[in-house]
Amino acid sequence: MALLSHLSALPTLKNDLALVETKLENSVVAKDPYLTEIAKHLITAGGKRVRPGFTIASSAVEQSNAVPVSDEVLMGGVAVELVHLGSLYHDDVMDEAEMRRNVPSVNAVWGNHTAILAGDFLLARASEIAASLGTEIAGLLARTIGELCEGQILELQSTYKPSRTQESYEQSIAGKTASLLSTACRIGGLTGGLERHTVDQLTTFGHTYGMAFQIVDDILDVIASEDQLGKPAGNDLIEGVYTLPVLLALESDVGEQLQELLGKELSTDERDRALSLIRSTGAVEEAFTRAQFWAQKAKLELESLPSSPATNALSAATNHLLDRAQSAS
Ligand code: GRG
Repeated sequence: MALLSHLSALPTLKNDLALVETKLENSVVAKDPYLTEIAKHLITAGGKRVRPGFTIASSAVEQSNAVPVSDEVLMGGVAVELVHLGSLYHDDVMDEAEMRRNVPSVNAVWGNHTAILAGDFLLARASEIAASLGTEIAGLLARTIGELCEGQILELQSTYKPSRTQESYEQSIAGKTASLLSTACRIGGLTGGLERHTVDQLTTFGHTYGMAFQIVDDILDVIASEDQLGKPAGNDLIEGVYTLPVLLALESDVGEQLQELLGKELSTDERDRALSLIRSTGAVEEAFTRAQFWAQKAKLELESLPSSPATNALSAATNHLLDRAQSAS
């Protein structure tokens, strides 16, 4: 929970997230205990719970004192986390990932077919909860699921393509990552009964934070150690996903050398050569500047909201994001 432990600005958040935890587990109980076990697998494995944390904090930006949030807000957070979980189940099938959240992935334990169906089941439960919160939230979550798919498809289309453009990269991360963070905040604003203008500001905050969040994640894949990541570094390179630091390095002095290595599956040696080429350029710093650009936009959006424990918590989360990337470099 490293990210949210920084949200001490909002003292009620810890208890609200504990309630989300119980509701999450209850929301995936199926008739068949076998399906329940699979659906709970990544819930009990942990995760930072950034998205429900943002739903809760967003709902409370106008509260001058930290107070526990309503059941609607908590269920909004549950729906968002369930979509996130469903996307992780499917993502791990696509990547043939062995581990997730420091435990064996669902596909590694139960196989691809079961992981796909269990992911569908999580999305179904998320949709049911969203419907109980009203048609606007149901429509919003459905649209967001579509955006996740669009972002992921765009990424797939540029797999192993060093010609991927930075615009295409940003369009992809807007769909696969920023859209759900944006929706997490929007649902917080809606279930918190906030004014339209504030709801829209929170939505923009979530989007801009999400852009910075994914760029930082992509930087860490290039610079962090295996220990820090909990998985081998350069995983994206191996999978042919060329992220912002890689695209920037391709434009540098070592661009041609890097280009010769990319475009195909890499051995561990080749991956290490590609990583050291990228690290030898200013590409990581440049990518970090882009993350800062998005984080700055996020903070700007918060500046016009009332100063409150929840607004301060969202601001602290944005600062923490950049600290994470800086301390790994
Ligand atoms: C079925 C909804 C659905 C989507 C299908 C597979 C897919 C399309 C999209 C994948 C999207 C994806 C996995 C994006 C990456 C998002 C991301 C940054 C994940 C890591 O989030 P953290 O760091 O993880 O918040 P924890 O484990 O802490 O929750």
